[in-house]
Amino acid sequence: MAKANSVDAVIVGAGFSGLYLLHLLRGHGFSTRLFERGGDVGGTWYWNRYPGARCDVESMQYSYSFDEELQQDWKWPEKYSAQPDILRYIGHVADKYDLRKDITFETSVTSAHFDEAAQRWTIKTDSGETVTAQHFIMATGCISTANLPDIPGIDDFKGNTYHTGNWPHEKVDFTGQRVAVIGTGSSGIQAIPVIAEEAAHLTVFQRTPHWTVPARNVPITDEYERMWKDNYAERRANMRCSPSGSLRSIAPIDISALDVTDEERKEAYRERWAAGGMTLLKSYNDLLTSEDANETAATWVRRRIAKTVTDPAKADLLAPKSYPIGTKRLCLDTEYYETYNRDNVDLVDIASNPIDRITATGLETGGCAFEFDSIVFATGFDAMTGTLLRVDIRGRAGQTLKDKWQAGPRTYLGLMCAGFPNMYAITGPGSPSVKSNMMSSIEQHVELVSDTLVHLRDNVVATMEAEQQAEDDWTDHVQEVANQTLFPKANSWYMGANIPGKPRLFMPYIGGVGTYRKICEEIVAEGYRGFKLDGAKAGAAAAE
Ligand code: N01
Repeated sequence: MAKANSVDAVIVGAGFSGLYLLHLLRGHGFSTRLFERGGDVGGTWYWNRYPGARCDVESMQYSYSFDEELQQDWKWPEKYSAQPDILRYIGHVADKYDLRKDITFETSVTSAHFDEAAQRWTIKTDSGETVTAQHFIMATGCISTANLPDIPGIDDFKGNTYHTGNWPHEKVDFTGQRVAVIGTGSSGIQAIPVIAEEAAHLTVFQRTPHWTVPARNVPITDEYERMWKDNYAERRANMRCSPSGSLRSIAPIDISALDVTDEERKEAYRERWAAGGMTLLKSYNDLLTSEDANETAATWVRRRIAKTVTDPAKADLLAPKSYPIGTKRLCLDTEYYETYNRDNVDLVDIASNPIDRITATGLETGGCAFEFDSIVFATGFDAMTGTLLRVDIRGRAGQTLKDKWQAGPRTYLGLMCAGFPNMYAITGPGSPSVKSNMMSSIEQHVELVSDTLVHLRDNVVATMEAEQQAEDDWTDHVQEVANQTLFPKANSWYMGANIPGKPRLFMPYIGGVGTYRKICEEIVAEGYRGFKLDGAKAGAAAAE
């Protein structure tokens, strides 16, 4: 059956946010179209199929909470589930709520223009379809546009090339191959130990060492599962008002790292290192605000690296020294440092000698030529804004989002922009998003948007839009909060620093998930303070 070309809402993206949004909006009786670039549901978990890909948030927390039956029925195999298991879960969700029938797959939205006369969006796709909608919702994720670096000769290589964020669906077999991995962020750190097991030889090209701590992933025991499932209501409620949208296995210590003895500090770091996961950064309350406090954790981790990696030159290269621990996304690994003790793994520093060129048979750096069968780019993403700006989005008076965000993203609550009525970015720049358990932030934003659409419909409001002043104030507030921390000290993708020419500013809101939720609730309770709601009177009069 042909799908409608005039609907209440167009959603872009069938990852965790788009799927939940489709489910809610449909339940409220809105007509919807959802366009998805991939061949199936899954979003980031559809594309990131590289060896070793798994989530670094515990699965009992990195899952939907909106349906008690769903969260009770689903069984996660491991504490930090692997990509295939997460994709299986998303597929199960799509089946359970019969979502696929309203999704148009393998179709990218190319443009969305706001028609001021009609007060509707006109949305075009790469398959030639045009759809109009009152509401236009980008549920396109924060790290969904892969970044392939502009290295001379990149198209000359005759072997196989891969990007971790756009991995083939079939198994890639590196057996017997000479493999290069470029990039040592979360993706590289997960892929390197697995590729090293399979390849004849692996050479890792590192520009900046990332801080990483052991995940200590284990199969989920019945007891652990029961502990979560018997207490889900209370735990999810606590997650929603927590700073990071997740609960830690070891409680944070609410004092300064500088107010305890050396021995107490070492014991705290030892305990968290042994337990695994992100808890190390929560050992003390000032690790991300005081350089001296941060350095105590950094020094301790550097010593762990030196103890683990047997070659002192490699250990030294792997130890980050140029930015505070935690200010680039902390990575979780499985046997990452141990991998460098293998005979078939080399590490090449490309900070001092950047890659000169990629050749037909490999690459050249610092006067040395390397030959490979395969090159893996683990070089990250044009994060947070890349996917939004790839679509030709135009608001009032034809203003493009690209122009509006020339100096960096400007939003109210990371959700809406002045001049772009009825356009919403789920977990957009300026919201907690990537600085939180994404599932908590996704559910909060999706529910906020869904409730808002119901409110607008009930009150016969044609358009809702951020006020300029509210947007300016929020954009400043996001920077003010970031500037009270050490985060701006790293050249991170949070700052846009990984993409040449991208404006530098801290993109996520780090005031905390619970704080942000409260702010949103207050704004709604005050009649959507900071938003302009138009057409209510006319609509209400017409309704009477
Ligand atoms: O990307 P990254 P990622 N020449 O940007 C290097 C999430 N994620 O895909 O640091 C040479 O972190 C770059 O070097 P430098 C998570 O939020 C989650 O690994 O810029 N090197 C860096 O080493 C994560 O933070 C999970 O100097 C170049 C690497 O490539 C985010 O996704 C798993 C280069 C890129 O690291 C992104 O992670 C995976 C160049 N021109 C990802 N350009 C989990 O849940 C870049 N690099 C576990």
